Amino acid sequence: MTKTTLKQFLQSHTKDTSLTQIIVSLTEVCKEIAEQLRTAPLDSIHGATQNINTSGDIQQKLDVLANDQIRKSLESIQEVHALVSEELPDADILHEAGEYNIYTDPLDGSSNIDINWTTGTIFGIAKSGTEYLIPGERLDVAGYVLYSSACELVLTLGNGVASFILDKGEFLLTRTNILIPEDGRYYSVNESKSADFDDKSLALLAQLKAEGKSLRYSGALVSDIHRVLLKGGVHFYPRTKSHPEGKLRLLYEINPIAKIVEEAGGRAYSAGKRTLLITPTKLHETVPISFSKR
Ligand code: AFP
Repeated sequence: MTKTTLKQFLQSHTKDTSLTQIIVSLTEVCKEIAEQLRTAPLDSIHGATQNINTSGDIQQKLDVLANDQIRKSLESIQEVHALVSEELPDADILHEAGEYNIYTDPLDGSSNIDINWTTGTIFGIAKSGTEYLIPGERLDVAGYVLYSSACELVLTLGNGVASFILDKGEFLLTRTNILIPEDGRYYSVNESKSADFDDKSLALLAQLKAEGKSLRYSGALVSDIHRVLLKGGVHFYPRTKSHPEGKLRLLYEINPIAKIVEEAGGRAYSAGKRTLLITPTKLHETVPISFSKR
C-alpha cells in the first residue's frame, strides 16, 4: 500500500499555505541534517567550535551548521518574521512584514554528536508577529525530528500527533493520533544530579523507584521524550544547584515538546504550573520541567 507523504498529509490537514511552506522548508533542512550526521565522521565536521552560546554551552560545528541551514531555508519565505534559536543571542528578524516566528533548537543533544548517538531538531511555529515572548499554548505547530537508526518526524498542527519516517527522501506517515500509554516501565532524569534536587523532585524519584521503574537517560531531550511518547513513563529535568531555574530552555526546547506531549494526552508541568501557560520574560529563559501521562 502506498504511504501518505508529509506533503499530502499537510494538504489535507491545513489550508494555511504559508504554514505548509514553512513546515516543508524546515523538514527539508532536517533531511540535510540527517545526511550530514550520517557522514559527519568522514567529513571532519564533528567537534566543537570556539564559541559559547547564550546558554553557556560550547557550540558544536554541527550546531552552527544546522542553525545556518535553517536560517537559509527560511530566508526566501516572506511570511516568516523571525527566527528564535538556541544558537542565536537575539531574535533574528528575516522579514519585518512577516507574521510567523520560528522557535528552534537546531541540533538538540550536542554531547551525543561525536559518539554517533541520538540527536534531534526541535521546532515550534507561531503567528505572533513582533511578539516573541509568547506562552507555548500559542504555538500553531510543534515538531521534532529524531536522528537515530531511523529518521523520524513527530508533528502536531494542534489536532493530534502524527509521525513520519524518512525513506528515500520522503517523510512517510507511519502513525496518527499518537497517545501516550497510561503506564510506562521507565523514568528518565539526570540522576547524577539528585543530591541537588529539591524535596519534591526527590519524592518523585523515590516514588518512581518504589514503583519498580527502570532508568533510561540519553542526554538528548528529543530521544528521551520520544520514549515517553511511545512507551509512557516520565521525563523530568528539575531545578538543581547549578541550574536553580532548571536547565532546559522554555521557548524553543520545552514548549514545542510540551505542545506535542499535551496533544498526545500527556502533561507538561513546571514548578506546579502548566508549562504551556508560562509567558517568558526573556528569550533564553529556562524552567524546571516534567513530562508524563498523568
Ligand atoms: P543541547 O545539546 O541542545 O545543548 O541540549 C541538551 C539538553 O538541553 C537536552 O537535550 C538534554 O535533555 C539536556 O540538555 C541534558 O543535560 P545534562 O547533560 O545536564 O543531563
